[in-house]
Amino acid sequence: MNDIRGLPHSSHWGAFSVLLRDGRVEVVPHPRDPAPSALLANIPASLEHRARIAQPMVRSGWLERGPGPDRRRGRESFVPVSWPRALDLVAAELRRVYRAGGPGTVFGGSYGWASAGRFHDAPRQLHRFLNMAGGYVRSVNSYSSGAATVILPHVIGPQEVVAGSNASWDELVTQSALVLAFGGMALKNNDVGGGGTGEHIALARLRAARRNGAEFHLISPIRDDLPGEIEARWHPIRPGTDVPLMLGLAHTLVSEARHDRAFLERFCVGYESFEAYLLGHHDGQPKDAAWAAAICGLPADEIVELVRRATGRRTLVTCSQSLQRAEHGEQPVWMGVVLAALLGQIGLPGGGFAYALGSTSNTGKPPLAVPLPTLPTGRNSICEFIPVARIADMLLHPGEAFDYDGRRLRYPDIRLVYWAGGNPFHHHQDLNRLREAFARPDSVVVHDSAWTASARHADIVLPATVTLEREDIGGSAGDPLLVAMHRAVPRYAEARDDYDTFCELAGRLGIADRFTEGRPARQWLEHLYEPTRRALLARGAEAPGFDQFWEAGEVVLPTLPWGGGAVRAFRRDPDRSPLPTPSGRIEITSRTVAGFGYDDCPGHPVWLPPSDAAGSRFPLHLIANQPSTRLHSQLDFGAASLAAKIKGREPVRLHREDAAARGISDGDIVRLYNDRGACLAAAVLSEELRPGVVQLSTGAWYDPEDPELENPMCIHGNPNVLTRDAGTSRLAQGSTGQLTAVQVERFDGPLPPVKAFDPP
Ligand code: PGD
Repeated sequence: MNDIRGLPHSSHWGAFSVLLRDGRVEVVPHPRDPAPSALLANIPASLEHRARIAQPMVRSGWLERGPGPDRRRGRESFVPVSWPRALDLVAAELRRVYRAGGPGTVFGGSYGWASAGRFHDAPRQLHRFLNMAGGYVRSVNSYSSGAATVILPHVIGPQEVVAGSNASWDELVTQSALVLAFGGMALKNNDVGGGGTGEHIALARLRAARRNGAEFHLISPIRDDLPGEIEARWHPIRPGTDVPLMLGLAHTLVSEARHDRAFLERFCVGYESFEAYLLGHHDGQPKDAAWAAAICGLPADEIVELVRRATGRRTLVTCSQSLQRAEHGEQPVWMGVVLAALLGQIGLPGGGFAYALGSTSNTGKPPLAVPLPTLPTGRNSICEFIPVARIADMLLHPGEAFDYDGRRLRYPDIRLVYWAGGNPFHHHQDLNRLREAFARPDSVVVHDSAWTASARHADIVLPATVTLEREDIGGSAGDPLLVAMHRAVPRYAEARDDYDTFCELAGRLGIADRFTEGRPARQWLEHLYEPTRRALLARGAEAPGFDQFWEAGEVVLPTLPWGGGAVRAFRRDPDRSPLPTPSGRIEITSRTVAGFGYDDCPGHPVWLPPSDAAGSRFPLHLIANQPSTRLHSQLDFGAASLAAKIKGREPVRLHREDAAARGISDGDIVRLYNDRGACLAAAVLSEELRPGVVQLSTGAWYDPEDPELENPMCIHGNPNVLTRDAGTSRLAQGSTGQLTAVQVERFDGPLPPVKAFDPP
């Protein structure tokens, strides 16, 4: 057969079409995309890899002994069962748990990126189902941006006002003269835009800005956090010390009287108490460049020179998401705003402060003028929640009180954990602790297409389709391309769409009519598309009917003219357009936050040394950042991801000096360890890192050497066996997965085979 058809489709890392050539799937990037992502190469493996889950499976011990806390979870074998049997078991367990303890004992937070597609988004499907089944304990915020989401509303407004709506790529090109990029704007992160992306524009815009004379300063321990060709000046800072550097810059601004006093007076509140801290009035320690230099590892004169270059021209301070994914992660974001306030350019085109510009593909593009198709999830009958990264604390400490954003809350006693579209054994920190936590509930249900570590730690595993096996609509709030995602191949083995699984469960629970509203999947797509079509019509834009849209494969949605959002309006007239903060101004000191009385997040930005920094026992800083070869843990068995592995292990970058001091050569297998755990990885020697720093990206599938052990070594290279499971602070309780301290040694023992991709 020579069957060549181009079928439109989409993924979080780009739109593409699928060619079926002699029964093989080829993925061709969308012609509109100037810089398609290499991650597209991972997609073909998603179809028939041995890691796919072929049929419903139940853990043998759960079948034999019934629901209950069980340390055998993740250690025992699975038994295949028929779909009707699996669905009966899930429905019966849901009924039992709801009857015994009510919705407050069901955890359906189910955090995760799942796949592109506005209808089949697995967490949304689950939330809709659980809302109708009785309700569930949810999670709030994200692993991406846990600290910033909570601190920003106290300081300048909800995250959106400084992430995407106030600073655009186009204004960066035409207006910015100098960019202080804290954490950089790594192209690998720009590969990904949640929900899809039609055009990867970051590289072209960075090049154009450079051509226009913009000067870039990269503040990061890793040189490739900005592309080499834009000739950024690299300031290889010690990890986790951006706040002292920012304070040193601020102190220099103030002591050289370069700060914008008029701006501080007109647009900000609480400068005085911050200034007293900055100048050391209470603790006797001015936070000057020399003080900062000793902590952040950059020379004091470099800090002073940077201030002089950044004043008197249009300067943009950007702060990547990675900076706040660390202990006290609220501080760099808050201090970034304060530094930009001292420079006086917040609200001016191409100047001021931007959060997460360059952290994802779609931040900084113009907003859509019409709504996207969106599946309604209904209402939850209860309001209990946890900050998302407190999952292990919740399972381990039911009933215990914890702080969150000024509130005192209690962890619920969860009996049933239900996950669809996420991989907690990828995304959570301290995986040995998470294993303990997963032993606590009575039952764990997971839907996934592949045998992730989370599926292996479940009791009932239901096989899900991948996007190429179903129809959907691909779209993202930051990108105008709406894609008719055509089905390209039949479903794998017994895999089902999550929607079909929930329809069957809804039938067993007597809520089928409410859940399905009588629509099969295709009718849902038509139904969800309709508000978008009507809005297009109302604007006088081209408004294809559903069939036309489906046939054409896409529609390019209109965007709104760039307006700079709430921050620009505030800059124009702070009295008529106050910021959505308690004072209506930028809060350099926040009375609200001060009133919470948190010593780990006081009333203005401060330097709080981390408890988990590199030291004598574990002398190296581990940066566990986003990978460049896959999205999170997705398709770790795909071609692009596998191509970077060495002897099957995840690569870890080390500075040549650190490697030499340990007798490590390029390609050697090394063991990274600290008090929490250990993993193997393959050494890649590099001078693109600050000495003392090692970088092991997240996403290699957790592969315990001997799952029977309490604290097994991961033989594949998952850094989350090493990271610390503690909130950023009592304010936000965000994830701190980005940084930890480790030691590294050459591993000369027999190399155990990687089994992460073999079915259990
Ligand atoms: P993914 O690998 O994207 O990771 O954590 P997240 O859980 O989102 O997991 C998605 C899962 O959904 C995959 O297992 C995939 O197979 C499954 N899936 C995809 N499509 C479908 C579907 O249609 N149906 C079903 N049922 N399943 C599907 C990401 C998280 O990790 C994030 S967002 C960040 S920013 C964090 N980053 C870090 C970090 O920087 N450092 C550390 N140490 N740790 C991190 N973890 C966090």
